[in-house]
Amino acid sequence: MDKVIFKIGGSILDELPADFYQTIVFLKKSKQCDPVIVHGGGPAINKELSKSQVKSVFHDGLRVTTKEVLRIAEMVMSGSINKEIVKQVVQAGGVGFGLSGVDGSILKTVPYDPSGKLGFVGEVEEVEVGWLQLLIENGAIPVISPIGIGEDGQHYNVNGDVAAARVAAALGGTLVFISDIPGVLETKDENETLHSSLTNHEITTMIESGVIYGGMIPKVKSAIEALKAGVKETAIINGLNPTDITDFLSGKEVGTKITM
Ligand code: X2W
Repeated sequence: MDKVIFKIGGSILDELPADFYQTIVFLKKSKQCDPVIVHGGGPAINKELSKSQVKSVFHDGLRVTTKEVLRIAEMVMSGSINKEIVKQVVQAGGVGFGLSGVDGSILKTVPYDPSGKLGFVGEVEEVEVGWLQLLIENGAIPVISPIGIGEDGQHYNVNGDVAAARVAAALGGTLVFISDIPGVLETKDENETLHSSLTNHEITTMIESGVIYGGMIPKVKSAIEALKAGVKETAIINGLNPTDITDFLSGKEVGTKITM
């Protein structure tokens, strides 16, 4: 069965309705696909860092991760957020199996920046798909927190989009970025139209001309990165309207499909 990797960013987590999780569980139970969830947690990490008065800075979209930042990022993502998503999956009637990339060394990771400037930011070198397949075959929906592990046991903070792309590429699945808007929209003569599919080249032009702007830029860039990382198909879909997910998977024109 097709595997569909749903990336849920930290900024949308609190907004997702119960319907979203019911849809994911329905897809699994009706054997339409095997869903896998990979989540982030940027805003919740920020909140916890400021509570603990730990400063953190970003470098090219990656959080410079000291030992203390790593401790808090892991606590927030592999603890609170991961278990909250598992709870939602269970409440929707499914088997949510929460784990981080550390467990079973699922995300085999090396330092992203060997010079050490980014601290414990990790680059995923290999995804141990065997454990994920075992969970999937046994009826579970894996819920993965993006903390990876090195050969020496050191933990690393991995960007959520990157972790999702690596997992999707390794499982040979479709990667769906869950958004709070219907996809990539363009306003022309005061009418908003949805782009049902876009190529890498079209996206570059649309960023340059300002059609794609603000918060959509990191989403489309992550989609392109995912394709470069070997994901066959990627899309941006509205998680606030979960029928968009089922419609998309049945081939209807919803969301924005992004191809090379
Ligand atoms: C991210 C991990 C969380 C993340 C961070 O520390 O914020 C790095 O930047 P979203 O919500 O998906 O953005 N890690 C290395 O990616 O969360």
